[in-house]
Amino acid sequence: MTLSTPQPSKALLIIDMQNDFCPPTGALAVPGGRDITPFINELLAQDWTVRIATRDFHPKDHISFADQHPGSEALASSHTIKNPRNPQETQTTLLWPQHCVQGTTGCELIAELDTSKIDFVIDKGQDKLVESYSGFGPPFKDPPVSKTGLEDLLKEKGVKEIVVVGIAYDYCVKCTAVDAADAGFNTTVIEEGCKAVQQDQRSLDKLRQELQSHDVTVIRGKA
Ligand code: VGL
Ligand code: ZN
Repeated sequence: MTLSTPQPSKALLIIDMQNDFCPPTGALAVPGGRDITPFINELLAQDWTVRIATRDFHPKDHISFADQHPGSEALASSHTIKNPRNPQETQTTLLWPQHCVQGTTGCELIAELDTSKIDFVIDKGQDKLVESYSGFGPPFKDPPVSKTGLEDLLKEKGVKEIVVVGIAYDYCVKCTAVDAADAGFNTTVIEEGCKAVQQDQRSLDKLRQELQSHDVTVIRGKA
């Protein structure tokens, strides 16, 4: 009998590296979004138990699109979204221009990303009535609303540690990392592999603090 050395059960989670979040043509382009791809491809080449990418994957009439709310302006207006099964539970979020609509080029992972190394793609934001920044699913807890299957997948693979990179650092990366830590995974965000919508120092400092207060480790480059 050969005894195998236990492998570190680590997952790489790559958030929303999609055309619509990248210049020059993205509908909701995060400045510099494409530039983090070489770093992410280097991470992909390392040893992981599982490498997972997420995609924002909206229907054309998604509730987060400003054009669904007459009189509202993208990036300037917030909207209160109700838990479809419990109107008491609400969530206030920003409205966006149409982005990552299912079946469009904007929704596809960018061509520079080494998708040959990605084991699973998890889609989120399909429910037209619910906003979901987190790769784990919508924030509603009472009762919980359709999860994406990410948590089950990680548990099935025996994952204990998660490294999160991608865009947008201050939206989907943040929410996914916080949910990962809350679900009990040892979670790290690598900033060199992230781009935020708000890139000023103050916003980034606040973001780091928020992540750290949720037990997410934030590092600048590869450990
Ligand atoms: C995202 C805004 C709207 C993200 C998704 O991937 O961070 N941001 N939808
Ligand atoms: Zn979205």
